[in-house]
Amino acid sequence: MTRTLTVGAAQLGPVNRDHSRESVVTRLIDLLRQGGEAGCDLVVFPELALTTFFPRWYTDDIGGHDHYYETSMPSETTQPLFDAAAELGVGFALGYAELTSDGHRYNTTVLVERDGSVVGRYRKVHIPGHEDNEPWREFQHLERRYFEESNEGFPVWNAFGGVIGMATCNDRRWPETYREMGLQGVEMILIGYNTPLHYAPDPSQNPLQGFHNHLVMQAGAYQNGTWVVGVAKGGNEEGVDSLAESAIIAPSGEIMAQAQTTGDELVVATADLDWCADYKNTLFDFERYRRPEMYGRITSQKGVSK
Ligand code: CDT
Repeated sequence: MTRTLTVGAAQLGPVNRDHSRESVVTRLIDLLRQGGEAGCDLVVFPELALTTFFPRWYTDDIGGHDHYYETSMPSETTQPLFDAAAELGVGFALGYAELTSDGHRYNTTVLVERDGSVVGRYRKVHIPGHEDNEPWREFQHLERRYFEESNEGFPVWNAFGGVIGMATCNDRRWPETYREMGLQGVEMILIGYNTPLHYAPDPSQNPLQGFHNHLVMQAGAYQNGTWVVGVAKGGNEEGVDSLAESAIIAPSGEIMAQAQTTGDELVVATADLDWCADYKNTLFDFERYRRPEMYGRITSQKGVSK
């Protein structure tokens, strides 16, 4: 029997500084309910879904941003989302800022099963942007100030009848992200993102943001024979325009469904997980065709060495 998983990409429009967590959770539950009505098993929310994208602001004292972080998941405020998942029988993935009890800060996504139980947690590996205030920019991208790089790698989980992995925003631009999970047999990768349309270090890339977004996710899907679900927090948030264009991508690399708006919108597709094998057992039969002994630089070297 074919293994299918109906998945919803729950794109969010802007979350402003003065939006309460409660109001955001209400929006998430509404999207989850829409997912239930559409027959979804799993609904995927974006990166840092509970708050505005706060790394756009500098503060001398990092602790001044503590209110943007969650110290537990579920928390009191997010518990209603977990309860709704169990009530509806719809799982979810949710990106949020995590502050651990021993003071570590991660850009984290939690995966929750259809009964409301936590399957696992992924902490962002590739942290983009900068550490210090750069006043020449129109807005800051201080992820490297507010988050540590995770050293936990890219785990996958047996869940939702398949093999599920996660990545976060900038991770999607790096082929190693997908291959690490491809080598563990991943069948669906869930990716939330906040991508400003303006890239200050090289504005010539601005008009290509949409192209690059789909380019990397489609390539990652095809080259590893996996579904990829890319979910944006898009639109104009606190004066910064961000890419929307959430998409559900098949193991063929084709886009099966895509958002039409820049606001809250649920995009749904039924994913045939067995389709992955058509790629994993042919062109991308890793066991037969890969040459890891030829790829030593990939793990032994970081920057370019001539
Ligand atoms: N959130 C995140 O990772 N955003 C980056 C923006 C570009 S780097 C300043 C991204 O890769 O989309």
